[in-house]
Amino acid sequence: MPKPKRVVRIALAGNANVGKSTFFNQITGASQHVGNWPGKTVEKVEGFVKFGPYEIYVLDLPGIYSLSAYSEEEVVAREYIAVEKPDVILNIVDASALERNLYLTLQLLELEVPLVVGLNMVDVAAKKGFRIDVDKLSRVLGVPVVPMVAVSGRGVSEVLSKAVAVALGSEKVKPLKVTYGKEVEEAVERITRLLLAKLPSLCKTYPARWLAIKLLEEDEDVIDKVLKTPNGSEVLESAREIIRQLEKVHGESSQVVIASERYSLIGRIVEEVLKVEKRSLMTLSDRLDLLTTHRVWGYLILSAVVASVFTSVFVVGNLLSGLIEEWFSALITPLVPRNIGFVNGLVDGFIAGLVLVIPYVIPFYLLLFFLEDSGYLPRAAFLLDSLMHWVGLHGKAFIPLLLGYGCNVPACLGCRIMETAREKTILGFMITMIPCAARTIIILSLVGSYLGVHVALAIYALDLAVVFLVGRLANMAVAGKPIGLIMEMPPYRVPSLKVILVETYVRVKDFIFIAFPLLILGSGFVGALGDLGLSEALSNTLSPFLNFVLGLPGVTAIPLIFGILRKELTIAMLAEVAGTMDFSKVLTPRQMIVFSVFTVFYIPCIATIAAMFREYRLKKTVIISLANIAVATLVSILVNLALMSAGVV
Ligand SMILES: Nc1nc2c(ncn2[C@@H]2O[C@H](COP(=O)(O)OP(=O)(O)OP(=O)(O)O)[C@@H](O)[C@H]2O)c(=O)[nH]1
Ligand SMILES: [Mg+2]
Repeated sequence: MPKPKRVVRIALAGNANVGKSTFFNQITGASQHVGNWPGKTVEKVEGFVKFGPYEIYVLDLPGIYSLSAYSEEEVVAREYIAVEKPDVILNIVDASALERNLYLTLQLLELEVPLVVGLNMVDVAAKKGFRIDVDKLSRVLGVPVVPMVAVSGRGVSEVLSKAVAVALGSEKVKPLKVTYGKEVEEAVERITRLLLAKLPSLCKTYPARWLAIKLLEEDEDVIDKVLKTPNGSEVLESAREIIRQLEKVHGESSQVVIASERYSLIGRIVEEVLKVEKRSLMTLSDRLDLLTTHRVWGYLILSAVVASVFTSVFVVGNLLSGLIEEWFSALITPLVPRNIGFVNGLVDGFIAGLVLVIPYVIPFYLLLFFLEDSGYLPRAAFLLDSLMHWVGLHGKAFIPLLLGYGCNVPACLGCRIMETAREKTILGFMITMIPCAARTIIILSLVGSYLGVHVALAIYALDLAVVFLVGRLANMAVAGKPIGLIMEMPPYRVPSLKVILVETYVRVKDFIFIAFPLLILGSGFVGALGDLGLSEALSNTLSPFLNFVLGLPGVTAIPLIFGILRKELTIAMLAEVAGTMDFSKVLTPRQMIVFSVFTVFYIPCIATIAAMFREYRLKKTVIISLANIAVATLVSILVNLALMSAGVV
């Protein structure tokens, strides 16, 4: 007797922003990026879960709207599905946008793969007054349909057990055969026969009928595959003749004929299974949408949102920071010997991490992920569309840019949502100059604390102006033309506390395990340099540049060097080399401003450079980093001169 199968491979397929990653995280315990805007998952990611006696490998795929060759993701997804043949495809469908989502479902059915539909967001659908007859939908499609709410976990394990049952063949399915009108069917059948007779090898990988439909749709990727197979050009020739005849009868291109027949089938299915109870009452989401995309109110709200995020991070950060410092220094300072620079450095690094970093980082991430999960970001992108066009980008580029305020690393990786390499490059220049959470700490705890939050906000404004100027220059320098695009606008949702906490936790964990040890060791190292009498020599080497060009004292040399590793190190090292957390003893107000401005721009940290290298390869990474250094120097000189002439000491 054969051993029962224990390993099941499930691939998640669905439109963008329907909750695939939320489902993936729910079952695997992973922390894939989740948020309310389309296009977050850019690469397939595998996870593992033990489910009863089964070992399940789940694959989270980027969102796709069809299985055509229109976008890279769609080709990648269908190749994976057709060639790798996972045991079952779990099609995650947004119940509140059934019609649009079923377009992909029909195409998955055409690909003749084992299919289960996870009907997600039934909570949202219910709020909209949608009543979906799940059993009927399941009967019509001929595959299991299981309702669920991925964020809360409702129905998630039922979906999983159905998927396992279909994968193992213990649940019999009779998938709907998508049939077209008479003429199209005739054409499909003729091409199918041709393919089976002439290209049997290709028909082993892909279903012949699917290939025939794709040929009718003049899918470039499939045409390519056919041409690469022996006898291919002959088959293509005959298929073209069949298409010509079909187009003559319909008076439209065969692509249009097929798409409209699919839509009319979907229309009939939706009519049968969906009843709308409350009709067209304006929901809160609709009202918020109107308000936040309004020509006047929209911009006022956007400014208010941005200003209040930074102000509240500052206020909360300052408060926490003060409290921690008071308690902690009092507690720990008497316990350590102060005469050894190394030990002193370690302790100071630890205190600096606690006092300067954590209080600002946590509130900032909480707010950022609240905004991200609510669905506000695509509205902001919409408002800023024309501004983004000024730098040759589409409005949605604003989202990675904004995420850059959290951390440049995911922002750089998020550049992949852009359609062309040109847009990615322009965005790369801009993102690396956005002050991330670490640089925010420097601005807030230095300029914000000593000179007032208005000066800190002015630095942000200056930064944004420079970022757009650099983008404009990059737009002129990088060859190619800007392209237009329409972005889907997801509805507002009440953000999930769990999602926000998990996303924040992931980033803070990263900080605690990577930055914090570095901070302590780095600070110890600087202390040891002092013990050995070396710190002066190091400062002296860089002093001329810092003194004469930027007007900064030599003590800033070591912090700036450490800042290349992690930006948080800059401020902690400043405290260490200065031997005090009272920065007003070592820097004048003008120097505080210039130092902050320089740190914001001067070079991306190691982690960002690595992320850029992944996305842009060596040449562009070097160019972007050099641009950062040049911009930092230039802007700092100008700021220094301007402040001097204004009489700021
Ligand atoms: N109300 C509600 N929200 C949900 C549900 N499932 C997911 N969400 C939210 O929907 C948004 C999108 O979820 P994701 O898991 O990021 O979607 P995705 O399909 O992976 O999106 P992409 O990777 O961009 O294609 C997030 O804000 C989730 O919190 C649900 O069942 N109900
Ligand atoms: Mg995702």
